Amino acid sequence: MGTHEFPRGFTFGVATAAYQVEGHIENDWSEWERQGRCKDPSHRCGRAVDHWNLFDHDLQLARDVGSGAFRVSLEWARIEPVRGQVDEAAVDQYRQRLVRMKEAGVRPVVTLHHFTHPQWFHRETPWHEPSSVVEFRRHARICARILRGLDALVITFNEPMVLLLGGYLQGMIPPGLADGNKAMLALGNLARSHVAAREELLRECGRCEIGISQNMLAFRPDRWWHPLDRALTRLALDNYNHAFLRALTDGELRVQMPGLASTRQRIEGARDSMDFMGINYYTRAHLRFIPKPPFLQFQYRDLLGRGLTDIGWEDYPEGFAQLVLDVHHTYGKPIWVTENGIDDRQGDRRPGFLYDHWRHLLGAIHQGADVRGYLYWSLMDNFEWLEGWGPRFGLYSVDFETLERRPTPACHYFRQVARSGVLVEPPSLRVREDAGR
Ligand code: IFM
Repeated sequence: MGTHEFPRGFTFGVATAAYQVEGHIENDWSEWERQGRCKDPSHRCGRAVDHWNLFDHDLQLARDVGSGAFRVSLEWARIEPVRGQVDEAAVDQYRQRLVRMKEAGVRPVVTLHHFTHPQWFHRETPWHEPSSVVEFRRHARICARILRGLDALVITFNEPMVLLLGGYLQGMIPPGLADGNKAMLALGNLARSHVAAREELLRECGRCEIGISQNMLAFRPDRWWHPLDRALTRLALDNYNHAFLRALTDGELRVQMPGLASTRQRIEGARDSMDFMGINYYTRAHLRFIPKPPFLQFQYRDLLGRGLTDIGWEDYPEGFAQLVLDVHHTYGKPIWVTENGIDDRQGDRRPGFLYDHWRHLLGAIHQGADVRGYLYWSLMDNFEWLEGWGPRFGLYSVDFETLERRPTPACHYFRQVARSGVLVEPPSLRVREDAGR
């Protein structure tokens, strides 16, 4: 393998999530929007980018950029809108789509839970109650039926720590709680639900590989010399990046966030319950101790002068390699990058972003990390949760009025690298370098 070559069999692909693209979904988030509880109360996802009706077209777009894998999610609220009543037509639709994906030579990467819930869930069986595990097991059983024989890469949970922080500690997303005790109960039940889902999937699916997608941040003390900033950085690394992965590896959930939430719980059956580690990497956070609650200030900074991305995040590809190597050394498991991407509203920074991140990923691979694939977030622009319709992460830009998908300059570059498996510089980077001379 040359220094610019990805390993043989390495898969490039793209990622999406149901609520952000499909449209026409009634779930806890749509209810939250109607209640005006979003950061901007005018935000509505509505028809999203109508992927539900444009699936085949979007699959073709994924193929056009050389994708060998396509990450989608199965919307629980579509499958089980009323507790205990399965919408068989929706199940059938999902099954047919994934079969077509597989027949087109694109490996399905399927998330069972990507932030959203049916509307009954938080009212009747919230995550901090043990009954949530029973409910999620039933959801997983239905998903396993959809996935039978497809050799899918299955992600039980997307970014459990984001769900926990936003939904159980900051109250910013459904269920809107800020309660450390409930948060820790919920986190334990998320881990148990992963185990339950794994059992259902293994029983029903035949071949499939099972893991989670963990949002991982590079962290840095805002004042490198300050002992409390440094202590916060260590805590963040351990709790945010590792606690959940560790629970599914050694069977014990250990969280220690002084003043916020702490727990130590055995998770029956969780030891070695992931076939791969899914990493979602976007940026670096600078942490500073402040002498009043919540005692932590979290900031993005443009330390290296590259310019923040349009959503305001630091562009920090160096952290990508560090995290991948950290996961490799800590767990020794195969790794999939299940998300990485940039909000680039002009579309001109994305090729350079890809080049920089791929270069660092290759560096980690050459140092021994067993990385099997890279999925770009996202195939096309979509509904970005609290930020609504502003951000544009798509390889294809979408006209939100007409729903037309148009290739951004990164499409051509993505296809070139995905098809050849060889990392070359994008033309825009050469321009960037010339301008710097
Ligand atoms: O859009 C989200 C996605 O749903 C989860 N990971 C981060 C993305 C960008 O914010």
